[in-house]
Amino acid sequence: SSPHLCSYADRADKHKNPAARALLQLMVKKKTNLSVSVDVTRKNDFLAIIDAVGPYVCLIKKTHIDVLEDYDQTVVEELQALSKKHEFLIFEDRKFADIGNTVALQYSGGIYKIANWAHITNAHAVPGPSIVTGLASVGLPLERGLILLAEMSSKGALTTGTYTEEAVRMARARRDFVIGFIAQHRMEGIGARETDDLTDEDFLILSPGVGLDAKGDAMGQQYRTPAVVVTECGCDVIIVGRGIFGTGRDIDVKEVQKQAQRYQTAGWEAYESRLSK
Ligand code: S5P
Repeated sequence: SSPHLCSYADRADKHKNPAARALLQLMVKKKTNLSVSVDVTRKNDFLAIIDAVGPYVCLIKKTHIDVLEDYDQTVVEELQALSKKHEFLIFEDRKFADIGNTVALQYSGGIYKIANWAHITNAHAVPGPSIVTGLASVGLPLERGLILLAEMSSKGALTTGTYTEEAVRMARARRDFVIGFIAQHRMEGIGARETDDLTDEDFLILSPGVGLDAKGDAMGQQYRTPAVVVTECGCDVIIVGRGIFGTGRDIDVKEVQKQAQRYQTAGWEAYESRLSK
């Protein structure tokens, strides 16, 4: 049966990629399928939010480390310390989109050295399979996992139809490294050919565009509730940004914590009702 009808615990036992397995294990241990997207520009806010939401999340997603205006090496050290303290994995939402050789350099080197500290990162399928080859050459030896963007949440996104199918095929060809998708639905069987071996295929679906209050923003973002995302559409991890840290410039840490707890509960209830369906 489709992996989303199995428990996260069973899937953790079977998954072959170490990052996917660790993520699923944390989800079970902490009873959370919440990933908070920490899209703020100041280092202090960034770390304060992560410390506040840490107990409620399985994964901290950073939108492009390059949005931090006061980035320095200590950011990564502090992030790693928080990841140990609260037990969450780190997902750098880098959205790589170049040829294999270039992304391998971007992933391993530069100022950020993403592969050194991000358990999971992501890439667009646009360049074709070579982007996966390039990233795998760096990430596999470090036991990292890659997420491909198969569907986007923004209005008018071009990630539909055959594009989505090809993205899934690229993942299927590298199941040792590609652990799942940024998507709005499950991807089982999409683009499958008769000769494909689909046994034990278990792609994690990480879904952004999640909100309990807002329906969208002024720049084309579209929100769905955890019940729609997890129970109806079978996605595994909800990614929430502004629903948790708000839209103002000043961060209210108590409120952030309260919202994280609220989304954790909503996401976990949606998962439990999916299993009991
Ligand atoms: O299709 C997508 C893919 C991503 S990774 N739609 C998205 O919104 N995202 C990211 O999820 C986006 O870059 C942002 O970091 C987060 C959603 O933030 P929110 O504030 O709208 O919840």
